[in-house]
Amino acid sequence: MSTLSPAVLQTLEGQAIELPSWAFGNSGTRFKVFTTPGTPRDPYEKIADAAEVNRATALAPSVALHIPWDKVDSYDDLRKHAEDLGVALGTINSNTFQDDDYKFGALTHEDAAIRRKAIDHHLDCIDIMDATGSRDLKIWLAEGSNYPGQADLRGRQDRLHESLSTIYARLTGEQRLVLEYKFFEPAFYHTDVPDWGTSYAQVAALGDRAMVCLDTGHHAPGTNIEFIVMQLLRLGKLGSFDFNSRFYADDDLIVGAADPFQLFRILFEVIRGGGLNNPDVAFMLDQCHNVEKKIPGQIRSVLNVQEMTARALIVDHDALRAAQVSGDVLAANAVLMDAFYTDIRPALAAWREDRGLPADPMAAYAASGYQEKIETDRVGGVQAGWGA
Ligand code: AOS
Ligand code: ZN
Ligand code: ZN
Repeated sequence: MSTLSPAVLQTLEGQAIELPSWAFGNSGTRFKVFTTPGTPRDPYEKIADAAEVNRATALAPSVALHIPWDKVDSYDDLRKHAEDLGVALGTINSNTFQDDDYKFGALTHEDAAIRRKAIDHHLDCIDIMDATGSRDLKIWLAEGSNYPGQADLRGRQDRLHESLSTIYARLTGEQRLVLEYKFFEPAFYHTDVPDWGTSYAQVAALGDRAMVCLDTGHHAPGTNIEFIVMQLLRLGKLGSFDFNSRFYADDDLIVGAADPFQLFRILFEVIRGGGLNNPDVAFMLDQCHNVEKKIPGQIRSVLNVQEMTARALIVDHDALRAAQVSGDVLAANAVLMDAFYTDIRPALAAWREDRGLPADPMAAYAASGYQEKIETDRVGGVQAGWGA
């Protein structure tokens, strides 16, 4: 059995992964949304479910909210509810993709009145951040066009800058704006923030408290995502991750499920670049559980991140560096692969037990009775995206 050094365990103890409230709601494809028994009926129940993930793993101390899906009468009350359950309210996600007015854009729209409406939505989100104590406003824009000639690409970048500047100016104190990029969908010809370069250019023009959000599912197949991670860390502009995994497009599957080696390589660059347990870099999940149970889906996800972090932490950096400097290609590659193939799961299980946590959080949750209870108590759970 592989053991993990005290230094590695101490680093792992500091790991925190933020859960998305929408992961607990029903979700699906445009073909069908299957309902899952026990699905939360309101944001309070989503937070209660997220707290179960944290209870089983001690890895998920905060929950991201999505506005308007998680609108409530009192955010002070929601915050207190979260704190009572041992979690905090985290990133606030805006939504400019479900309103008819935004058919041809929101922050980039040709019509100043529609841009104003979209800006005001973001200002409302910042008001909510004031009440929830959230640091980050995360902006993902569904804006783009479907046909060449449809839109003035250049004018839209200029308007985007103008709109983002107005939103950025409203941030106070430690609050930040993180801008997510995505190469396609829902638009299929051009997207206004399609890649890390565009996100970087836009946030760099705003200031120090504007950062890039990297969603692992938002790249063309074959993209070297860990290179982008390295570069953004090097530039001091990696604000957050939306972790998930994919086989085809933006599948939003469990992180580490499709390509554990890619997750390992990403985490290796995070560590190499000083991004681990660095408050400037938020680790979030952006996932949907269409056919599996949602709470175990989230437990499995945070465990996958922890496991790959542990493997990346045991890379022998001195040996790697020596091999790199001497040009020993195969030795360098072997150092990385040795760490990746080391099964640290038994060591992680033993370490959890030492800390009073379940050795097997998946089994502990299954035995806890929580799932049966919510399936009995909750009737008519909501769909992510349409919930109260
Ligand atoms: C969309 O593809 C993005 O990944 C966003 O992060 C989005 O806001 C999130 O999935 C919630 O809908
Ligand atoms: Zn995302
Ligand atoms: Zn996405």
